[in-house]
Order: sequence, then C-alpha cells, then structure tokens
Amino acid sequence: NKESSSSRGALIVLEGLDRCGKTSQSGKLYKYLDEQGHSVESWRFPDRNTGVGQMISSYLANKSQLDDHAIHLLFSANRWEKRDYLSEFSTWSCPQSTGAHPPPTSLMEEKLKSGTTLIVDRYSYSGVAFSSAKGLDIEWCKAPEIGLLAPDLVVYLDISPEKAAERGGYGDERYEQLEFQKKVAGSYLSLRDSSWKVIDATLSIEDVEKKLREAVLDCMMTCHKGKPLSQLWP
Ligand code: 2DT
Repeated sequence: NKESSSSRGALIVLEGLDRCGKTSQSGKLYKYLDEQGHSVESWRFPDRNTGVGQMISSYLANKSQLDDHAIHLLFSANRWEKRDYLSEFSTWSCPQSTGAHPPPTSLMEEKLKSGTTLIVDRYSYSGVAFSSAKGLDIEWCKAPEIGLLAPDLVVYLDISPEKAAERGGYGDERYEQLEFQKKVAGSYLSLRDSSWKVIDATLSIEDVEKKLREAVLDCMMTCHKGKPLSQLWP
C-alpha cells in the first residue's frame, strides 16, 4: 500500500462547529490510514505551539484582548508559517543573528510533495466563518488566505448548533457559546460550495467514520493520479 515517491499526498481539511466530532474523527482517520501503510500526519489549526499560536491560545482563553481584525490576521499568519517552503530569503542572516533560531521545518507543501497526506483539523474556512460571524466583511476575511494551499477535500461535519450544545456542553474558551455558534453556522453555510463533502455528524460515530474514509480514499486516489496542488481561493 505504500505510495510511490513520485505521487503526492492529499490535503484533507475537516471543518464544522465546536463539538461536531472533528477532532475525534481526525484521530480515527489518522489511525486507519496509518495502519493501512499510508504516509499520513494529523495537523490542526490553530497550531498553538508556535509564537503566533501562543498569542492565539491566550486570546481564546480570554487571557488577552485583541481587535477582531488583529486576531483574524494572527490566525491567518499561523497558517502561513506552516505553509511555506524555505525561500532563499530564509537563509539570510542578520548581523546580530546568533544562529539560535533554526528555520522552521515540517512545512505543508514539502510534506504533500513528498507523498504525505495531511489531515487538518480546521483551516481557512474556520478563519473566515468565525471572524465573519463577528461582523467582519467576508471578502476582507478571505483576503489574507489567498495563496495558501487549497485543500483537495473539505469535509464538513454537519450538526445544528443546538444539537452540538447538547453534547456535554462547551468548554471555557471564547466562541464556545450557543448564540455565537449559530452565527458561525450561518457563515459556514455561505462559504460551502458543491465541492465540499457534507457528512451528517449526528449519525453514529462508526457511520461518520465510514463515510469519511470513503471520501478521503477517493480523494487520495485522485491526488495519486497526478491532480496538481492549487491555491486559495479557487
Ligand atoms: P479549536 O477548539 O479547534 O482548537 O479551535 N478559529 C480557528 C478561528 O476563529 N479562526 C481560525 O482561523 C481557526 C483555525 C475556532 C479554537 C477556536 O478558534 C477558532 C475555534
């Protein structure tokens, strides 16, 4: 089942409201593909491990306040810092540089081109859905995402905000409130297009898992056959 070195991995994105089951389904999908012998990694945004990610994490935990536009751009920056291949500029060193900060590794394009499939829990669509739910202009929200890699497949785990809220309640983070999630659901609806795979997230865990697998294996096959990587927004 190992892919040949010339074929690329697929960029799979899972989206949906809080508590739709994204994170546990990403985990199950990762385990399945890994066991099948595919080269696969599980990613998530925000990636809270970077410097930018720590600022986002503190904002989400209500430990810092930021202007809505500013936090939007940080979420986007957090994707950019994980996208890029190393350009010639990355090797420039400023005179004061101590060499203490090695250039970033594990970048998205590199991974895909080397044949690794990425399962990504939230991406630019979360960025646009959550910020536009606060009232920011949707086109303004999309702009900083232009040029990021476009997913090969977006899976939307579909659940009503009310049903999601019944699932053991929300945590303490900003955005984990029913009224706000209703607005996010509306934003997602205006972002969705016919290429998205919408899965009813109220089905049993096993049924969601099965539908997700089918869609992902199908997409991986298309990438394997040579579908080129593209950029947002198509
Ligand atoms: P998690 O609970 O999945 O860690 O998400 N968010 C996420 C945005 O507002 N913009 C973004 O670009 C992304 C990726 C969604 C934390 C919260 O951050 C929101 C929920």
